[in-house]
Amino acid sequence: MRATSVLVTGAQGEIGHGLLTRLATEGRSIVTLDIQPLESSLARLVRREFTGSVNDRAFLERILAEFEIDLVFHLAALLSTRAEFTPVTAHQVNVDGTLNLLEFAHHEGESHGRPVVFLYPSSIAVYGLPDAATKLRARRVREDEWNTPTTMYGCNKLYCEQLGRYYARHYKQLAAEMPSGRVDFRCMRFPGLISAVTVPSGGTSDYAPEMIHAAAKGEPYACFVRPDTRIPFMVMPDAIDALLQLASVPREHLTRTAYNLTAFNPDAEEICRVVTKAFPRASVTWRVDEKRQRIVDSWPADVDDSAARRDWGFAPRYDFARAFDDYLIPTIRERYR
Ligand code: AKB
Repeated sequence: MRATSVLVTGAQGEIGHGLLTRLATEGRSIVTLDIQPLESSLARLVRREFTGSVNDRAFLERILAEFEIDLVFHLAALLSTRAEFTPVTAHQVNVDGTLNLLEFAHHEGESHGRPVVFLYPSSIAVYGLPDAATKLRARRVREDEWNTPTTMYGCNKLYCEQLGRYYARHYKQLAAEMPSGRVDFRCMRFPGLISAVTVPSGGTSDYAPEMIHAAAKGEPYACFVRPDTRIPFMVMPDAIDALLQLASVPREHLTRTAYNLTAFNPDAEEICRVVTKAFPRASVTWRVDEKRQRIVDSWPADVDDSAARRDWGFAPRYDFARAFDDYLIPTIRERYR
């Protein structure tokens, strides 16, 4: 008999750290797949660790043979900045890899006869506002507005949202028997994520976590965006809560496959003010990278997350003040003591 487990891809990444800990706390049997080996603190939480690529179908077959998977958190991805330097590789990982995982989930659903719940983290990078004036006028962008991404990562995420909806509702629709419905695809568009435990790499929203971690270490930080740059953010505990909440809500409560999420949307100057107050030794300067600034300027200043709040009770615990006072500053201080 195959053991019933949760599959987490990209488990060694920023979201994976927090998610594995929470899943282990809930007593879930966890199988992971990452191109990097898990660090020991995570490896001891999982039933089995596979080190390899989401592009290796033979690898996925091995997991299928050994484990019965009924829930997938597909986190493996190249983020927006890194993807701009290697767009073809980003497409291979972000799109071909996701197609492999959706096929895997479909066949798994056929094999054990139950839908496989498939959680997919999308991003505010799916939005593409043409200029600062439009960004200001757009206010709280809804899911179906401005879906014109300007990055390879944003294009990948938007397409994979559609791919997931296809697998869930229209897969092989001309077949004799409609085999769709094996994959219960659920997706959320994360804002910039800030973790006290990990420092992200490869994101264009990373100026916020990078600034905080540098200040805590007493290192100077040259912020690559303007002080007036404003996008939505969320701290990692709320992101993990949202993933687990959306994974467990009854299917009939959901009116869409992709949901906006946000918690607070400070500009970079407001983040700097809180950081320098908390870490007086902090030294933040402004050295704008015009190309990365253009990416962030195409993302909304705020998003409308009322659908997530209505359909599945999304309610972030941390607003801007509490995120710093109760989570980021105490946890990061402890980390760098
Ligand atoms: C990135 O900056 O690429 C990500 C994102 C906003 O999805 N953190």
